[in-house]
Amino acid sequence: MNTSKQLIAALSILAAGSLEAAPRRSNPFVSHMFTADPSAHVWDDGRLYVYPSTDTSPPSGYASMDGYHVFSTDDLITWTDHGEMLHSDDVAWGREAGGYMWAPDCAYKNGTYYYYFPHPSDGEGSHRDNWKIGVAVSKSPASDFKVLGYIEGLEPYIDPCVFIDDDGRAYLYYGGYGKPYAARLKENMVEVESASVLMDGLDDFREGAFVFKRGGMYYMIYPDNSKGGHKMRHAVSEKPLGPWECKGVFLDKTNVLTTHGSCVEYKGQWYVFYHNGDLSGGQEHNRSICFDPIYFNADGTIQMVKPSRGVERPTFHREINFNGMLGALDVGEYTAAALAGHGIADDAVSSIEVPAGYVVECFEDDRGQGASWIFENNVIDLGRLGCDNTFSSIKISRKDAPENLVMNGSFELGVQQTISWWQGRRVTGVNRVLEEPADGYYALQYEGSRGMRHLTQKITLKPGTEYRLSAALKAAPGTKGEVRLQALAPFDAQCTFKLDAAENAGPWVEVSKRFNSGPHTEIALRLTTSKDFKGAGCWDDIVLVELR
Ligand code: FUB
Repeated sequence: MNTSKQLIAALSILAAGSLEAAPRRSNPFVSHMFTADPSAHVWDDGRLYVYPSTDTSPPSGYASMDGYHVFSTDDLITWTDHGEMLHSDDVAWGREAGGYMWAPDCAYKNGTYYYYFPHPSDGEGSHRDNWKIGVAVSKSPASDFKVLGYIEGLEPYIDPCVFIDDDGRAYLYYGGYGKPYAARLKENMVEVESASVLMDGLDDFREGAFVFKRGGMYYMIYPDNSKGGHKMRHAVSEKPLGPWECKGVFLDKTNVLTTHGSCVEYKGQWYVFYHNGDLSGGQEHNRSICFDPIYFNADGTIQMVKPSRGVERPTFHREINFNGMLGALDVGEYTAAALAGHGIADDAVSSIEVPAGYVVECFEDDRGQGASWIFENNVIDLGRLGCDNTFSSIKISRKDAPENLVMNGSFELGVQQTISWWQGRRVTGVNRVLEEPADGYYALQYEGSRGMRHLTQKITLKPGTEYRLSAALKAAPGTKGEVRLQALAPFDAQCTFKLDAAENAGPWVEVSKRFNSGPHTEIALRLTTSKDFKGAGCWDDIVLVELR
C-alpha cells in the first residue's frame, strides 16, 4: 500500500469511528435515578457538565417532573451527581401545584452561569398557555442557583437552548408543539432584544432544539415527529438564526417516545447526549441519559449514531454503580500481577459490569486457586456478595448458553438501582436475598405489600419464528397472592405463568411455553405481583430460546 492510500485508509477508519473507543462510563451513564433531556457543556474548569431534567420515580407522567440535578465529569468515566440544584418550590412565579420542570439549558457569560428552564405559571387556560422560560443564576456551574424571574415577551413554549457565538452575542432558541422560535438575548442574558422569530427550514420540527457551532457552521439538532418514537435530526446554517437546511436523521428512535439532546466536543471528540428508556426497560416516563461519539462527514453532516448499550467486555470499576472505571478485559486467565498490569488492582474493584455471554470467575488466591465467585451479567456491589477486596486472580470465559433475561439490561439494573414502581414507603427489601439465594447471583426479587406492580422489558423477536419462553418463579413461605410472568404481545403468545403463593410457596417452580411470533418483531415481558400480594417473591432464569 502506498502512503497516500494508507492515509486514506486510516482516515476512513477514523471517519467510521472503528478505532477502539476511549474508556468511558457505559450507558445509561446515570443509573441511580431517572433523567432526560441532557444538555451538555464544557466550562472553563475543564469539566464536562450535563444539565438534564428529572423523571419521577415511580413514574407519574411529565406533569410531575419537579427538580433538576447536575452531573459532571473530567474523564467520561466517573460522574459526580451534584445533587438537586433547583426545584419548582424555588420558583416564586411558578404554578402553585409545581411540576412541569422540563428540559433545561445552561450558559456561561462573564463569570455567571445562567440556567434556563421551562415552567408554567398559574394563569388563564391550561399550563400549556402559560409556559415561561425561567432564568436562575449562580457563580458556580452546579450549585447556588437563584431564580431571577422569567424572560418577558416570549411565546408560551418550552425547551430553551442558549447559544453564545464567537462574537459574544447570545441567542435563545425555544419552541415546541412543532414551532421553532428564536430571539437574540440582550447583554444581560435575561431579556430579549426583539420579538421571537419562527425559523425556516427545520423539516418536521417538534421541540428540543440545541445549537452549536463547528468549523464556522451553525448546527441545530432537534427531535422530529416520527410515529412510534421521535428521531433526532440535524440542520445547518451559515447564520445563527437560519434559514436552516435540514440534513436528516442522525439518531434513530429509542425505546421511548421522546428524544432530546445536545452535542459537545470534549477532549477532541464530539459526543451526542440523549435519553432512552434503557434503565426502566422502556418505561415512557422513566428515561435515562446516555452519550455516544458522533462523527462528521467531509461535507459537515453528522453520521448516524451507533448507540452503545452497556459494555462489550467485562469492565471493572473502583466504585459501586459502575463508577470509576479501572479497565476492561477479554477472555483469559489473569494472575494478580497481570491484573495489576492492566490497572485493575484486585483490592480496588467494587463493581463489575459483565456483558451477556461472558462469565467472570474471581478466585481468592492467585493463579485460579482457592474459593471463587462466578459473575455472569451485571454485578454491581461486590461488597454485598462478600467478594470485595478479596479475590486475587480472575478467569474470563464465554458461554453460548441462552441468555437469562433477568440477569440482563434493564431488569438487572432495576434490581440494583430502583425498581421504582415497586419502591415506596412500605417496601424496603427490593433486592434483599430471600431465605435461600437464587441460583445465580441475582434473582429479581420483590418484598412488600403494595399490591399489583410490574416491571417490563421489551425483547426483539424474529418474525415467523418458534420460540420457547421459560422461567423459574418462587414465593417465600407465608406470602399471599401471586407472582406472575406475562408475555405481552400483539399476538397470542399464551405465556402467562402464575405462581399462587398460598399453594406453591417455597421451592422454585419452573414454567415453560412455546409460541410463534408470526409477523411481529417484539414482545414485552412483564413481571407482576397480584393486587392482594403480600410477602416476597422472585423470578429467575427467564430465557427466550429460538427453536430451530
Ligand atoms: O422531558 C419533558 C419534555 O419531554 C421535554 O421538555 C421535551 O423535550 C420532551 O423530552
